[in-house]
Amino acid sequence: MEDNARVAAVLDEVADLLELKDDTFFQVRAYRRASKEISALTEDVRDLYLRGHLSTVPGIGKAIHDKVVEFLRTGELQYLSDLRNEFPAGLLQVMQVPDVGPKTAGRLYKELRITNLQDLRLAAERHQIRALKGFGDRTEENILKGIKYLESRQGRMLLGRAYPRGKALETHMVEHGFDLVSLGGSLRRMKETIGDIDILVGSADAERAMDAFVSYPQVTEVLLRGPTKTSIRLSDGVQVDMRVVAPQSFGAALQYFTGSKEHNVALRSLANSMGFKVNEYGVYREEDGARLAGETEEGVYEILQMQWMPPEMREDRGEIALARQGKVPRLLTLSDICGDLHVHTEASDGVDSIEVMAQGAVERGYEYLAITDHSVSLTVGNGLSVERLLENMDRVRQVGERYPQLHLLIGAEVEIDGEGGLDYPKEVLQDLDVVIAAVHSRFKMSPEEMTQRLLNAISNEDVDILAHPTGRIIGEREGYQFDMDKVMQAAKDSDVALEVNSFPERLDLNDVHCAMARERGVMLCINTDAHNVRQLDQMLYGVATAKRGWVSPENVLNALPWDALRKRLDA
Ligand code: DGT
Ligand code: CA
Ligand code: CA
Repeated sequence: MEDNARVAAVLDEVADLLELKDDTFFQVRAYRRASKEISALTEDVRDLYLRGHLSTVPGIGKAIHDKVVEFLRTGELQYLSDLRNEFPAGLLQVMQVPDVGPKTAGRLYKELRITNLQDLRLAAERHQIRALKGFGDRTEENILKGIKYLESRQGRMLLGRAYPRGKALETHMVEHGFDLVSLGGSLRRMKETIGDIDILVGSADAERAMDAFVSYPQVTEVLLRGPTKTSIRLSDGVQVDMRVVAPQSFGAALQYFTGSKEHNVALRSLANSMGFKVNEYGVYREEDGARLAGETEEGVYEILQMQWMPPEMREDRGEIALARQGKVPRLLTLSDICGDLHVHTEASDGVDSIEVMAQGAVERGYEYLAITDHSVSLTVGNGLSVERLLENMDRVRQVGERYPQLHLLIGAEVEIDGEGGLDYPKEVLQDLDVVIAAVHSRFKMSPEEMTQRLLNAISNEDVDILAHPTGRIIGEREGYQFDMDKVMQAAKDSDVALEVNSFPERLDLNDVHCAMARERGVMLCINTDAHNVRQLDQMLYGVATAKRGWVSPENVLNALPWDALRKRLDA
């Protein structure tokens, strides 16, 4: 489905540039809609095209159809190149600044001749932007913050983008006959963003491993090829480093190249104090150079008198002391997850039917699934009026009867208004099995107001889960500001679970917040927020984020078996 994301991105960029150009509203909207439809497809757009069904996709008129075909055939779109050439390249970056977007970028270009990020920063610092009609000092501050944010994210990709690529490469190496193969680096630690992908192979024949690696079909460039390390670039720009070591060093190399760097530094200093030397080839005794470990990762930790620990923990946040004391907790794993409590269907802004989502849950071995479409005031999400919600409840019950092995729950993702009130009346909320409260509006309140808003929502006795609590979108916007400590305390007191939203762009709560929740005994709930059935598979990213916060199954609402969950929801 990689093509879907690429085609959608191309159409979106066309829409941005048309908007920058001040083109007609209808044109812009047509490209945006087409982009949305294609990214929501459950089939591969290239397959659709090859089977002659591309024009059946809603929102794809003749003009856009031909452009998609051109892009699929040639990998390029002339129309987009022409549009790009109408503007200075730096302006495209200005558009990426959170809160700026194409419209504002267009005005800044026309009125202040701003053509790149440096110009934008200068103009904001010199207070030239607040002089424009409709802009204030708040806008200037936000722009400066936005530039900083953009810069801090530059060159890193989302876990959800890196992971499938890393796994595919791992499989490629296994198919070429290598059996000691593993991801390494930040990807093995499942960090929310990844600088580059690292892969490790244990083999006596490094040459053959390098040959297999560079033969991967998506390689466009070999950046470096040496006897132990080769770096490549994939067609979508992602960089991958592969290292090859002798099989007897595979464990030591895996430990070393998994990192993090900080974890390794701490480990090495511990080893030194014990009279050992650790490197990527093994653990050696200082006095006579004897090699004591290196074949397995467990062996490396064992010789240092430590438990092995999951890679997600290796950030030098106290895990080394814990492992020395034999106190590494039993962390949550994907197989502990008994169900998903936050998914959308075609009733609101999802793509698939209740039936398809239920089938997907059964296929993933879940005991339960909650259908939680948007509530009425989220008009951009096609939120359900009370009347439509009631109809949908009936539908969910009917589908539920056809799936006796699954507890199909009816819920809603309910908007929290500016004061912390909920979008449906109490009688309706009481009838729902699961109530998720969520903020999707008015992000820019003062921290005091936002905290109060969230506390009000949490204190509503019908609320079970607070969705994506900070509202951040990685690379696009920071979360809204509020007092996390107070919100966690309130969630604990009111038995409200805080969500770890598994969407790669969200991962909200993040790993550090997960650790805070664990320390405070606040329940978490790992949800996918799936808008189509394939997105149910994103659960692993949320689970990994919780693991990075050292979360155990007993801290997680949807790791409870059905009977225990039902009791909690009824309470
Ligand atoms: P990234 O790629 O920026 O998301 O982060 P990592 O952690 O994947 O870092 P990367 O790709 O530069 O290096 C992969 C691993 O190699 C890293 O996690 C630990 C190890 N490593 C790299 N540089 C050093 C170093 O200077 N000292 C030690 N002890 N280990 C290092
Ligand atoms: Ca890396
Ligand atoms: Ca690397």
